[in-house]
Amino acid sequence: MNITDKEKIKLSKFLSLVLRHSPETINIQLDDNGWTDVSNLIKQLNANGRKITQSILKEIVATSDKKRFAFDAHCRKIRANQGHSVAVNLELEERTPPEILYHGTVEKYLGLIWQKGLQKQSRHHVHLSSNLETAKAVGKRRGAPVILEVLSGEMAAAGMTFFLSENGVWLTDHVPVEFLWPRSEE
Ligand code: HQG
Repeated sequence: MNITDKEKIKLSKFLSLVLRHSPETINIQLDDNGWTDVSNLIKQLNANGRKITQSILKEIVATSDKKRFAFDAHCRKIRANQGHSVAVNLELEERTPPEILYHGTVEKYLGLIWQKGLQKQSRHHVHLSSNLETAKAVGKRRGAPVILEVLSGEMAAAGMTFFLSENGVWLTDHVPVEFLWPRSEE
């Protein structure tokens, strides 16, 4: 069975939905660490009108631009690498961040961000990136991107913890205002 790139993106978005936010949509369950059984997932996707085979699922996992999903060692289980709103423990390892990380957002949130710092909203963590391009792409999802610099080295020195997800996203609980700087236009 061949599918187009557009269909692949649609399926990938739907997978993000069920593996991060609402597994009940297709009547599957995630275990404590976010994993779900691959054959049952395929069965339930098809039962809910999403045509997918094991090889298409493998292709989506392998080609996801942000490596959003991971199989376990035997390819029997699958989970999202980050971005969950449901309670899962991804057993992330604490890591020392680089001196500076970036966050991409949009103008309309700045007022609140300068009051409260970066908050995790509905996700488990605030998402940060080590490169500007990624931060720009994240901001762009909502409009003209505005990039903020995060003094992650100083945050770590002050005792705040950081994690690095499987797919290279830096995660932390909260970025207080004093560690945030607007990035001047290049
Ligand atoms: C903003 C995508 C008001 C924050 C991306 C952002 C990323 C505040 C929005 C990943 C705020 C939350 C995460 C405050 C932060 N007041 N707004 N105090 N603090 N915000 O989607 O970082 O494609 O939960 O700036 O690539 O945009 O899903 O987080 O605009 O890696 O794999 O509140 O999602 O990855 O939005 O994106 P989100 P995000 P995937």
